[in-house]
Parts: sequence; structure tokens; C-alpha cells
Amino acid sequence: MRKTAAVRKVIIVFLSIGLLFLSACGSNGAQGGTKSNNHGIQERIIKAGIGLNEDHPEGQGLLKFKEIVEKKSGGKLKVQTYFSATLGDDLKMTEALQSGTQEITIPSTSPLVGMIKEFGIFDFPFLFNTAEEADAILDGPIGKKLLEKLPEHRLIGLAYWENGFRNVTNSKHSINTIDDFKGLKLRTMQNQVHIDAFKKLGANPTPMAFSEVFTALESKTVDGQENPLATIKSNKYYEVQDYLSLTKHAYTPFVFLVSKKFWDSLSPEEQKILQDAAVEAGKYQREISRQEDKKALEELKKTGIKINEVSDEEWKKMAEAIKPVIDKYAKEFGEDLVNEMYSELKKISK
Ligand code: KDG
Repeated sequence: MRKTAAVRKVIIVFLSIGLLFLSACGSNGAQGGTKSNNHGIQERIIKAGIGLNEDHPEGQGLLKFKEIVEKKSGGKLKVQTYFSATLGDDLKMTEALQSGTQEITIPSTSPLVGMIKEFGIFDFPFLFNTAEEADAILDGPIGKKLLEKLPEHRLIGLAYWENGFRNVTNSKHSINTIDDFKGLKLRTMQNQVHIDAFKKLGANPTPMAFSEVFTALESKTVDGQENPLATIKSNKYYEVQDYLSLTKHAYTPFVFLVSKKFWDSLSPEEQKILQDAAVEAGKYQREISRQEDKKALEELKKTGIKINEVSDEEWKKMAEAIKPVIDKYAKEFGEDLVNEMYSELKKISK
């Protein structure tokens, strides 16, 4: 009997050493399936790149994130910011995170649908009526569920920021009805839901990366494009477009991504600083995004671009027309998830 007691004692000693070793390696990452290391806060350079300009609400949000991280880490975690796609477009920067050559990027979810198809549910046109509805879905169980799919793609999702409600600009004519889309050559994001939806409306969609849009408009390779007002202003599309129609036809979220390779090398303290800063700066970013949406409209009015509202009646006709596209992708993205989102939205909009 004792023998076993002596053996068990030895086993317990080994087990506790093993457990100690495991805890030193860490397993308490903020996101499922991630790691961390218990070495407090270290001097680090964090490369954070985005596709939009510094003056855009996303650029301002990134500067706020930098300020919070550097303050909370006593200056040890230094965030190097890169704007205007200087490190490449959303997909290129996301791949750089996966390979660990860049630490942070904040792409739109739309170009990532090729990687995580469920993100496509956010691209359903005419989905949200208000930004608050978008917040509720993104910050709720559905948004969280999709973030949890990222670690298997060597990415960590910390929060959702706002790109915003999209509107169409073009060089041909105002868009008041569905018929006005007929034959319009429109640049879209590299997103199949949007491509099919614009085809359904009668337009001729041309998917391309964001940094190529201005040149494509200027050279008339395409007639038009669609983006939130803040982006139309920040990227000066009014210099190469004559008509802006306030279609509000889709809402695009940004997702705050961190390289999983980098994330797993951080300590719980460092992970907490980045997690909290992404959420805090995200709140700030959404606020200024909504202010800028109003301010940009007033400033765009002074540029000479011809602006028109789209009537509720025509908006509803457009939403009706693209329903088959939503039905098609609901099957692909998962009808349970899509039904959960629409029933959630029904509850919220009551
Ligand atoms: O990096 C910038 C993009 O995320 C964003 O601008 C995407 O809305 C977008 C577009 O039209 O490509």
C-alpha cells in the first residue's frame, strides 16, 4: 500500500512540475485556441496598417488605439501606424498577419469572405436601417461567433469598427430608381454578394482592390463606385465623379485583426492592453465615423458633385429586387445563422 503512496507522491510531484511548466507556457488567451507567455510587458514595435487615409475615421481610430496602448504599457508597446494602403490592400495585409510579418490590420469584412464565408452575412444589402442595429448584431452573439472562427485562420479578432453605410457615385447620371443602375459599370469590393446584388439591379459590377479605385474612376475604366461618405470625401472621389446618390444600400464593418503568431507570443497583460484598447478606440472610432458621415455630406455639397436622395419607395423596390441574392447566400453562409440574425434584428428594430 505504502509503495503506491510513495509512487503517487512521486507522480504528484512530477504532475505539479508539469502543471507549473504548462501554466508558464500559458493557455489563457483572450480568444479560443490561443496562447500567451507570462513575461509581463516587454519593449515591442507593433506594425499596424490600414487601407484608408490618416484623416479618415478609421485612421483617427488607429491613432487613438496607438495612444491608448502606449499609455497603458508605459511606452513599452510602440504602435507604428501605416495609412493609405502603404503596406498593401486589405487582403495583402491580412496575409501578412497570417505569416507573422505584420502585427495588426483593420480590414473591411467584405474582402475576407473568401476566408470566412460567414462574414458575408454582413454584406447583405439593405440589412441594417441604423448604425445602432449594426452595433447590436456585431457586438452581440453573432458577431462574437464569427470572431471565434478567426484563430483557425491564424488571426485574432478583437473588435468591430465602422466603415459605414455605402452610397453610389458615378459620372453618368443620378440614381433615383432601379432602372438607373442599368448598364452602369460600377467598381465593387472583391465580394460575391455585392457583385451578384449589383448584377440583380442591372449594373455591370467590376470587383477591384480599394487602392485602384481612384485611378479606375479617373481613367473611366469604370463609371462609378460605392463607399461611405467619409471615404468619398477622404479619397477625393468628387474630383472624378459627377453624381452622388444617397442609396445607403449596404453597411460595411471593419474587423480589428491581430496576427495569431504575434498574439500567442504576448503575455496576458500585453494581450489585455491590446484587447481593451481595440474596444475603447473602437467606440471612439464609431462616434467620429457617425459625425464624419454628416460632416462629409455638408462638405461634399460644396464640391459641386450633384447629390440626390433616394425615396423610401424606390429603396424598398431595390431591397425587394435583390432578395433572391440573399436567399442564395443564406444557404451558403448557413440559414440558421442568417435566421438568427434577422430575428435578432426584428427584436432590435421593434
Ligand atoms: O482598407 C480599406 C478598405 O477596408 C475599405 O475601404 C474597403 O470599403 C472598402 C472598399 O470600398 O474597398
